Amino acid sequence: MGFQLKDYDFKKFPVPLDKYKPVPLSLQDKSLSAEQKESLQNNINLLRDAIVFFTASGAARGVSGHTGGPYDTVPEVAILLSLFAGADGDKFVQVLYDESGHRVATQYLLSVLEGSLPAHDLLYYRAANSKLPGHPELGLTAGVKFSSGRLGHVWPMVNGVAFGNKDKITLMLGSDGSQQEGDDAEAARLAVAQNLNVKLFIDDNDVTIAGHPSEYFKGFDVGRTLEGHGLKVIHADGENLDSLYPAMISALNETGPVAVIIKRKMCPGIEGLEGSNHGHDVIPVDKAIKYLTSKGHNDAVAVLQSIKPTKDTYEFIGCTKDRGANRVVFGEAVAAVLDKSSKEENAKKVLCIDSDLEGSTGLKVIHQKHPEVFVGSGICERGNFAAAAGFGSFLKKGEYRTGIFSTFSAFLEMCVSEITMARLNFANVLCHFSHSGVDEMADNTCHFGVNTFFADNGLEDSFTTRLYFPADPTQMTACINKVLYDEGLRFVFSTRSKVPWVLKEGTQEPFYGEGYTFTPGKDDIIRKGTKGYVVSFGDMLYRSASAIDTLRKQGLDVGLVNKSTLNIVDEDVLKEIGQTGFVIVVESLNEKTGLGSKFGTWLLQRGFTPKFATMGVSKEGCGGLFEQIPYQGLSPDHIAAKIKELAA
Ligand SMILES: Cc1ncc(C[n+]2csc(CCOP(=O)(O)OP(=O)(O)O)c2C)c(N)n1
Repeated sequence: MGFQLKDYDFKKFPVPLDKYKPVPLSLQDKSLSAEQKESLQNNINLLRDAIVFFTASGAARGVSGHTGGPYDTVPEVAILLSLFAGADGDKFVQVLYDESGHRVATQYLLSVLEGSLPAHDLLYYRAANSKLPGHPELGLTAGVKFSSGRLGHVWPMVNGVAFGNKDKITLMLGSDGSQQEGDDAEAARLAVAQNLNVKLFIDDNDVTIAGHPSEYFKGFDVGRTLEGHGLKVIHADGENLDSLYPAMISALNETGPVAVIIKRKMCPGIEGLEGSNHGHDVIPVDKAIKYLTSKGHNDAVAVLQSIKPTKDTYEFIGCTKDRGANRVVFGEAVAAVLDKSSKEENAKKVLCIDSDLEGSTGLKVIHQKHPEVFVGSGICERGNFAAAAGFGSFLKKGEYRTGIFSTFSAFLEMCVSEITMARLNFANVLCHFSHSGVDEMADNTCHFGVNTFFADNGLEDSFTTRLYFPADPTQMTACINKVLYDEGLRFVFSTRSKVPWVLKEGTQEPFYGEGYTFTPGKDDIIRKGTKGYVVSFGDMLYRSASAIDTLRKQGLDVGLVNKSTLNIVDEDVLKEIGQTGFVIVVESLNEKTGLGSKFGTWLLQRGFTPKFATMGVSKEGCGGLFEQIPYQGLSPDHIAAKIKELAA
């Protein structure tokens, strides 16, 4: 990894990255001279200031991001860069693999330092089409050397890198959050058994998204866990080079797997964030301004102040201007049902397990209002899902219990085998997978929740599995009221983005209004049409309604169906739409595995042969927020164009 800034312009990136000078170090340098220490510390301060500056541009632009993790790990990164630049540089696989993909700011900064990206590009961190998405994507961003973003997925691959580079040292940056994933335990066993030359540098800052591992996972200790697997473990104070440097050097001089457990507070030195789990996310602009001002980066402050968020100006019709957050409504709806029973009854009947995302998936409301059913757990989706399933299994006749489990839809892919075993054990689990589809997913492709149908992986005659994707908050509430105490696996989906309420045609009256009750398996005809139909659900319903209302005003009599139960055929509705001229399935799920991939078969099996098309997610993401949907060709204009094509 060479060092050369490309087109560096202080006016455009006013943290003086040109002052960065790697301090060449070798594996023989067992301690640092005063001069080396000072230069390293200057580099650390500089890179941390740069990270605060450009990650805060994400906050200013409204695209969010992560500051604390990349900021924290700068000291170990700076030391490793110095070793790459020194006499033993060729002894390393010169890639800083990072199992915590949200720390992508580090990788972008490295791309700049090696000259693959100009520094001022960093100010478009997480912006749409900037090729700087919320997690590193190999092949997308110049200089980025691996993909990461789902916790627990990198160490196993790093083991493979070590197998392929037996004569070198393979490195991985780790974290006390990622290390909670089961994959890391598997990787540890293999690394030890094969004496792989992998060195882990674990940022043990006792912070993840929802809180502090020392509080929600009493008994968990990253170092002792790794020791238990047989790794050599060395402890260091991350904010003291006299502790960190020798610890790293001695790990690197060992053969075989070694972990350095690096203790520090989250965001050391950042007022208002130090030690707090709020430091995990992007630094708020006001805090960044305070920080940068205190370091004398006044020009950087001015740049931050000039960045404004971009907004979606598209005018949708056929739906309300107001929007609601279905992912929060899920938790509110569950809490409202629990309100009707005593705490004792609730505790006997319901177990709700969080996976460090309660603030994002709506479980926080359940935590606050019904602590009697809530368990705050860590980043162990498979184990947490299976525990929720176990709670709802093995019941005596007449007994009822259900687990509630929740995480992002992307991580449904991780739980597929556990879902099968839950089904084979007749488990009752209500799963809420939020952040479905692609809308507002600046986290980009690794966080796309598009393989929803993987959950429907049982055989025809197996125990009940239902997939529900309500279109608006009223339907979400009605759905939960109906299915919370149902039997079987119930998967409920919501998006990161808020959704409006779809209206009855030509009125201001919500389609799902006062008194609406949800019927599992029933599709709703939202607009009756004679020419053909669009079948949609979730966040694509209002977009489809907007397209359809525009065309209906122009005289094209196209209808719209809300298929909120994804995996059950509503025979009556299928018959009605199957006899029209065309059917288009519009969804924000993977075109290859979504509803569209099944719906044509359902029609043909019943002898219906309308013209047929599907519109779904077909491309890796473009980053940014509202830009993702039109990028996939799923805006109302795209839908209208497809309808016209089939109606012609
Ligand atoms: C498999 C998976 N589950 C959940 C998440 C969501 N997530 C992203 S970061 C994070 C917490 C990570 O904590 P840590 O790795 O310690 O990072 P730090 O807070 O120190 O930045 C979670 C739960 C994810 N990216 N991948």
